[in-house]
Amino acid sequence: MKALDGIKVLDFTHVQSGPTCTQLLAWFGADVIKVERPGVGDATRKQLIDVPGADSLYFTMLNHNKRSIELNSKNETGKEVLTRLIEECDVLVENFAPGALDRMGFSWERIQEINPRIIMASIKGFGPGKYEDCKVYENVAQCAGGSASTTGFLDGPPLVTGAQIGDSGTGLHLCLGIVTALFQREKSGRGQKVSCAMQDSVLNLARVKLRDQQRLAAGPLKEYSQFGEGVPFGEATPRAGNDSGGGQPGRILKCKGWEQDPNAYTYFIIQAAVWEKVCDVIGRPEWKTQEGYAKPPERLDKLNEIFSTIEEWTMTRTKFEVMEICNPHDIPVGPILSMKEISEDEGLYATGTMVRVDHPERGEYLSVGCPIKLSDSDVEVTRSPLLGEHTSEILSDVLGYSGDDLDRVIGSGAVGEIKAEAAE
Ligand code: CAO
Repeated sequence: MKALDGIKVLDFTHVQSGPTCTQLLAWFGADVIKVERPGVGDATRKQLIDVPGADSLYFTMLNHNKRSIELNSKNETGKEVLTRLIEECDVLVENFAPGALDRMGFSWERIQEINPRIIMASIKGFGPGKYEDCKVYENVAQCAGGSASTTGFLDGPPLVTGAQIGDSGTGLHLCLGIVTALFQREKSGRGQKVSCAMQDSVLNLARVKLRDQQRLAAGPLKEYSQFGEGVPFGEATPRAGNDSGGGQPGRILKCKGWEQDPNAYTYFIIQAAVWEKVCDVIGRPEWKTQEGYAKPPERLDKLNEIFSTIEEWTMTRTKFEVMEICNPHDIPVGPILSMKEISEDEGLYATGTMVRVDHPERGEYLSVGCPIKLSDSDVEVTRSPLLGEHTSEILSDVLGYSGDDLDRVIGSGAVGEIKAEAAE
């Protein structure tokens, strides 16, 4: 048995934020029915194509374990089928542009009328207010949520981060809202609306930077490198380069081979508790007792010198050797792993965090599996559906259409062309 066995999800999502959420629900055992525009589907199917004629990795890596039905929700028969789906499903998830669902004739009020037990979950770029009508993509959310202004180096422009905190981050938030609402429904018997704004989700993940914004009122942020360098603070939380966010000085340092390998670096934290061990490992035992070095506050104006000295040592070791040497001493370090190294790490496949998936159009590809492990609800990652692959079975098995009625729906053009069963 899987945690969400028996839960049916009407997946009206596209691109990345919504599909991240519904993919998690599918991995936890829900029957996720992805509704896609006939002949077109989720736009990501055809974005960043690497294998001509096959669904893109963008699509396949975000839509595992789902079923796909083609449905034109603006056609009258299509609206009828959508209404039947709303009746049958426990959860509806959507991330259309603001107002799109209302324009289709499916406002939250109408959806509740159709099925008062349904949980309707929506992602928009912004919450209610002056930007509520905006269409929003990943990097816009990273900028509006305070992440970009606090990422990068002090003397450079704001930076967006490679982790998709706006899209996938919001999908994760929404998923939590949905399972919480399902839990409440157990007691109340009622559905509810779950909303997540991408700006809010990014801000939630950038919480420590709002902490620092308020700390500025009490004086300079002493753990930031710029404090030791004598650079004055302005009115807003500054960009902190690779400083660690938790108050213990940390930097990214070069390791052996950095001249050829752009990822031959390690993260290195000089945590106060292990300072003496750091001094021994890098061959500067005198710093353990030397005035100006022995106590954490004394070191703050010498971080550039200290980290340069540590780097002279890390440059004589590979990033993995640095880890092997420092770990037994509890010195917090971490190799900068490339995506190539991660994709070749068999340990990650053993835990299911990385998976190899077969696909009828593109053959085997790699993906990230479910990062959340439940001891009593196993995840088996199965491939993403082809466009409309399950239209026929959803119409008959889930919605109960048969005979002339089924022919009427198919003949109306609302559900696209019925596909033969896809070859596995
Ligand atoms: N049948 C008929 N019409 C359909 C349909 C279906 N099955 N599925 C979608 N459509 C229609 C919508 O109703 C909409 O029509 P209207 O414009 O007439 O209302 C139209 O397709 C386009 O939908 P959209 O505006 O959501 O799509 P877009 O490509 O123009 O915008 C995006 C994309 C992501 C910017 C926008 O959906 C958005 O802001 N979403 C919320 C924020 C979000 O999730 N952003 C993350 C994006 S990346 O993960």
